[in-house]
Amino acid sequence: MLIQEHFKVQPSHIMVGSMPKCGTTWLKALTFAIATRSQFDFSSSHPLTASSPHECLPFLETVVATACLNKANPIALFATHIPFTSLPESFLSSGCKMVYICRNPKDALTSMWHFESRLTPKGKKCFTLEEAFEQFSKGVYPFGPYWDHVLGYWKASLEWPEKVLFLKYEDLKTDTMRHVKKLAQFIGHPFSLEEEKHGLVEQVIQLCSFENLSNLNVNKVGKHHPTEKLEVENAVFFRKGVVGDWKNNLTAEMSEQLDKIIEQKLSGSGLSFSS
Ligand code: PAP
Repeated sequence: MLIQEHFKVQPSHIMVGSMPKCGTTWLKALTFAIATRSQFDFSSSHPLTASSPHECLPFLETVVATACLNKANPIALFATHIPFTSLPESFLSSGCKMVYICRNPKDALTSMWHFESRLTPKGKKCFTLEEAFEQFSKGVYPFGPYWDHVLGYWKASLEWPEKVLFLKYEDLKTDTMRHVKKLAQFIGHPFSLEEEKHGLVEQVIQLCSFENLSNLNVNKVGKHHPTEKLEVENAVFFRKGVVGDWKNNLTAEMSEQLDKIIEQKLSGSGLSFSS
């Protein structure tokens, strides 16, 4: 409500949308690196080597909260976990671009469970995986039921393909080069032939890779403050960064149950996930 009331989307805005744990950090880094490449070269002084991707490209949710308090200036790049149907009305009329990333729900759930466990203070009881699974299956997850969130953006990407680009974490992993070029083209910062010849695409990919980002000091021991009172360890956004880790966590029964739910929820939408 605060965002709907206080935030006017501008045509120049570029948004990164996602359900938590679906590749937000990675997509933030890539979008920031692509959109700002005329300002920063890919040296050791690039902002992504000194700050978390979450600082370089903050969440609209915290920007608005902070801006209301501090009267901060609007920014051009931001991210959101808000479901499509709850975006400010100005989103559709503004002509801005939204890149959405989704992920196999089993990996998202697994990642979220590890994330929550890591954030739970020592001595406090945290969710068991069974509890997390049960909640997820019932649609209880931050920012709403998983399938509603992805379907909202999926349908929007079909209806307004010039406004919403729908990406999958798994595709970005398998064919990073193709998807990074597609992302750059979509957000209005395409790579020129000259840039491609000079290896700019590879440099962006390398800078934003899990291996590079997770090994930077800032992401190993650094913290950032999305709002005045909130302190977050940057390392919590980096765990394994692979496809299919759910197989090491969920039981066969959990997997089967989720397959059934997902099949039923996504039925007829044309959206599917590789396992
Ligand atoms: P958020 O929504 O809370 O910002 P998000 O970045 O979407 O989190 O999800 C974190 C996941 O992305 C972690 O997955 P895992 O738990 O399965 O390992 C994290 O490791 C992964 N991740 C973070 N950065 C990258 C990256 N550069 N490349 C690939 N995966 C990444």
